[in-house]
Amino acid sequence: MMKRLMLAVGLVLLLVAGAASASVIGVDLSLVPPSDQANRLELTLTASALFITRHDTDYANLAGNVLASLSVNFDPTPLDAEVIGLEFTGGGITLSDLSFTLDYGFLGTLQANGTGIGGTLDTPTPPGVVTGGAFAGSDHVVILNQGTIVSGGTGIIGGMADSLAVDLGTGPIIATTNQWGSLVVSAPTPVGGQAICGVTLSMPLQYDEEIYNQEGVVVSATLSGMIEAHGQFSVSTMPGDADIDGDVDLDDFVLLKQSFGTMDGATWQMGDFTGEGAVDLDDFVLLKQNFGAAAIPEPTTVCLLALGGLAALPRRHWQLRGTDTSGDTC
Ligand SMILES: [Ca+2]
Ligand SMILES: [Ca+2]
Repeated sequence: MMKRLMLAVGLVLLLVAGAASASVIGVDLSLVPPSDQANRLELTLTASALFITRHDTDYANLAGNVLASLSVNFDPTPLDAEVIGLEFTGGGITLSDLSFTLDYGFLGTLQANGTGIGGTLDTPTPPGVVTGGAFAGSDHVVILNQGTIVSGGTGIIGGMADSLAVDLGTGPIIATTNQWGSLVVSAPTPVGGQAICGVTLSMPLQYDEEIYNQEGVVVSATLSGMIEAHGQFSVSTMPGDADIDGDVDLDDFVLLKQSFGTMDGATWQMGDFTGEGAVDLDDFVLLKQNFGAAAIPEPTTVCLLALGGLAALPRRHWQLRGTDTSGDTC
């Protein structure tokens, strides 16, 4: 019963993974210190009151982190990791305080201060495609949903603007861009049973919307800049770890079993741990040697015994079993 359950779970995981062999790996990317090139947003506030339009520009430094899920194609020979999908899953970014002063001459001034502004990143329709290290910025958004913009000032204009406030919590600014972003992944560095890859994310931002329109006062904001963040991820290079999650267990065996007998074009995620493009007994022996190399749930002990039995089978016989996905093996 338990073996059937484990097989069902393994097959479900396989279906969820789909035909693609990419592994999904979470990364935590830290924003680099602000400079003229990155993590400094230019914001311009434009306000029309009494049919007069004025604008002012200020700059906000960005800090914080970006959480992302990367879809990674891993190739062990030569050691290479290619990112083919990017999904922002959270993190928190903050903007330094902003101050705008719009001069309306004898009518007075409009003062607007932005404080506590922050938010996060999201991918509305994941995963965003990454090709050759480039991704469409329009697949992703930056949501500024914290903080307020409060207005006041002097003279008639200041009086009109006194009570104007924009709460980003209820009316968030959602910025995106039609430009391309880049996701540069450094060559993997082998460390023990892992390969470490550095990641540099660069994503341009753009925003141009009306944020207030009441009582004859119309305020719009434009925003532009570049988010840049660094981080790293690791992929397991332990032979047998087909799904690259750091252990060799039943899930990996199911992946190998599905592709067993493939003669060429096989990937690590299909069970080719020797790197020659085929999934055969040599790969199975590597998986068997490392089976249970990391913490595994208790029921897999049963499967380990079954694997031992399979290893003893003649190769031809096992190949036949390898094509049978409905069998009662692990
Ligand atoms: Ca694994
Ligand atoms: Ca192989």
